[in-house]
Amino acid sequence: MTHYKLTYFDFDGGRGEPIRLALSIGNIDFEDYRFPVSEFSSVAPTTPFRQVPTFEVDGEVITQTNAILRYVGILSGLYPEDPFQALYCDEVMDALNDILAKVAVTFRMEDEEEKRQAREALAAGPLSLYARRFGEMLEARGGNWFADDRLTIADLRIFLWTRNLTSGLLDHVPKNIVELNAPNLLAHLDRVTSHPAVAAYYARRADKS
Ligand SMILES: N[C@@H](CCC(=O)N[C@@H](CS)C(=O)NCC(=O)O)C(=O)O
Repeated sequence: MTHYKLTYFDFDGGRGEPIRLALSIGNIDFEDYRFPVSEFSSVAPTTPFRQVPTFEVDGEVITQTNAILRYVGILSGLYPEDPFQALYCDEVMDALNDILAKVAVTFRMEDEEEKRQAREALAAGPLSLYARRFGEMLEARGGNWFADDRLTIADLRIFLWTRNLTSGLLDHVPKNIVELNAPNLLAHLDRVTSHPAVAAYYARRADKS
C-alpha cells in the first residue's frame, strides 16, 4: 500500500487542512505529521522550498498545495472529471493562493504599527475584492458549490479561508469582512461545515482531543 505523509503545522487550518480533509473524506490512510509553529525553523530546511505543506508519496517529497490537493482530490473523488468544472476548481484555488500570499507578507512584520497599516489596507482593498469575487463566482456557479454542483476541493479551500476570516484571528481585519462583501460565503461556510463527510471528520478530530 502506498505510504502518504503530510507535513504541516499542528493546527486545524491553513494550507494543510484541505489536504487532510480530502484524504480523510476519501478514506485514504496517511501519516498526519503535525509540528508546532515554533519548530518551523528546524523543519523548513528539510523541505525543498523551505515551505510547508509537503506531501510524501512512498518517500518522494512533493510540494505545492494546489498540486497536492488536485492529486488527493482525484484519489478521493473530490476533483471534477469534467475539464471545464475542473477549471472552475483550479481558478478558485489559484486565486486563493494569491490572496494568501498577500496576507502572508504581514505575518513577517515585526513592527506592530506597520502590520496594522498593512492589514487595514489589505482589508479595505484585496481582501474585500477577493471576497466579493469569490461570492460572485459562487453565485454564477449555482450558489451552492464552486464547481460540479457538489463538494470539491475548491470548497474545502474556500470554506477554510472564510472560517479563518470570520474567526477574528487575523488582527486588524474586521471579523465581518465576509459578511459585508459576500454574505453567500457565510452560507457556503455552513454548507461545507455541515456536509456529512466534513462534519464526520471534525467529530473524529474532537474525539481525539
Ligand atoms: N506555493 C506554496 C506556498 C506554501 C507556503 O507559503 N507555506 C507557508 C506556510 S502555510 C510557508 O511555509 N511559509 C514560509 C515561507 O514561505 O517562508 C504552496 O502553495 O504550497
